[in-house]
Amino acid sequence: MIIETKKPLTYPFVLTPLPFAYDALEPYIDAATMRIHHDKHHQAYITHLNAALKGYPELHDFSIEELLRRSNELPVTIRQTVHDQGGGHFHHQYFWKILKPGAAGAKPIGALAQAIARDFGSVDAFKTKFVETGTKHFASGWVFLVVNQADGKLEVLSRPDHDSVLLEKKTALLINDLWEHAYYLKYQSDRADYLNAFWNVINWEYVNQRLESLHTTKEQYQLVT
Ligand code: MN3
Repeated sequence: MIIETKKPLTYPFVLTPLPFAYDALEPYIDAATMRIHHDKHHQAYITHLNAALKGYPELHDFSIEELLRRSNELPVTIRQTVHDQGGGHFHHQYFWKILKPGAAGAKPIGALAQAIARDFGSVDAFKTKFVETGTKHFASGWVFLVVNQADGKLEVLSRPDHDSVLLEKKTALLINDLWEHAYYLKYQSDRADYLNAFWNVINWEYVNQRLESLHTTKEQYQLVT
């Protein structure tokens, strides 16, 4: 339950298995997409990240979050690679955890539901904002529901490529992948359809636990374990 107290994972980073079958999110996210996305794309980010870090043993005790937070301090020869490949690993590792089979019809719960009502007016208004933001985002990137660490307010935003919100003093709660590899096999150019289907595969218990943990600890807790 208190994920933050676990020893952070460090180099060499490894791909953890999906917590469900490749076809478990059908028909909303198809099995072929899940298999390629997890086994090929996510693995490639990890492989390239490890290759970049291999010659820098002084960085081998850093978690992926620490590496991204300190990216401007890293050797210039690997700085961009760690930002790109490390960001890819960081986001995908979290993305798999917020997905859940059999979640069609599920809604935000607990403190998360209250915060959504407070900051967006309603769940439907939040969903509209999330889908609009993701649909309008140009090219690759991620769409986020974040909590601002300063005031606890929720916000929807998007960022390009694998840029994280770590350096913005924001904590990601719900994220969705806007890269074409996340949806093109099934949805082709209909990114909005993909984003709307996403509501059927969300582990709201996990997302709410993140927010409640943040409120409880008052810490800038780690997104990835
Ligand atoms: Mn992806």
